[in-house]
Amino acid sequence: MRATLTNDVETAARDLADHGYCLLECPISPGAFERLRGRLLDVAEQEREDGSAFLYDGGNQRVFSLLNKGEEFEENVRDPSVMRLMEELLGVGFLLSSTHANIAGPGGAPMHLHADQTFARPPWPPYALVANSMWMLDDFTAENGATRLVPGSHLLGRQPDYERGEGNTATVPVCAPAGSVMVFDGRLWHQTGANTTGRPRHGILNYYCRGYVRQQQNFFTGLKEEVAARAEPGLRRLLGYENYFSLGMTDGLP
Ligand SMILES: O=C(O)CCC(=O)C(=O)O
Repeated sequence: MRATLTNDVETAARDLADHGYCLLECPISPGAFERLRGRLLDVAEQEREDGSAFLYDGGNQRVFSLLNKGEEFEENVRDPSVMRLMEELLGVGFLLSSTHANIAGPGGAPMHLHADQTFARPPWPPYALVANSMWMLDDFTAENGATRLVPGSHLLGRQPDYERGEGNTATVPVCAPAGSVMVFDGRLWHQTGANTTGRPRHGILNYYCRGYVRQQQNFFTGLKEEVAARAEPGLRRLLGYENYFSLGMTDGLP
């Protein structure tokens, strides 16, 4: 019932269908990985120092709107291996929904068990409306707050029912070396683990949605003008600047 750490996208796609998640070996060069990690750690530290950091749950930190905070992130949201898997899950014309980092800090509490498509009222369709990717910037271990999940729960097609105690369903930690990427179905039950070590666990969550689902982040109002201006066609499409069939048009027919 566990996904295999692989560099084969076909194997990953099968794991996604069967278990609701898959694990890719680091798809970028060691240099690109170090630049990505270094930039995220710098931004996170700067936000703690200038008082703008979003701190929560007794030790955790979120760093939002990464596209405004470094060119490294512009490359990262359109990684080709992740794009292939997202297209598999969400179909052509899928969008970037948001990009942010979650840092599970020492002493940080676990997150409640949930599936990411919280915005969708039941009944859910028998496919994912959204999907997420977790770029592990440190080794993820059971002790340092690795994401925990319920393998196969995407097939239940609903949120955990807290009134029936499903918030306490047994979960497994997804442990993998730094650089690995976990892609997971928006219906999969998961949570951040508790970090009982003395060192933070850094992860970037690039979150995507079908072309007709509203994005979590409003890039048209929130993205810095210079980022939008330099975005190449692939990134512009992900941000929602292109129409999806007859949706998203500027002035009548495309
Ligand atoms: O940080 C993690 O391990 C998971 C975060 C998560 O579940 C979420 O942001 O919805």
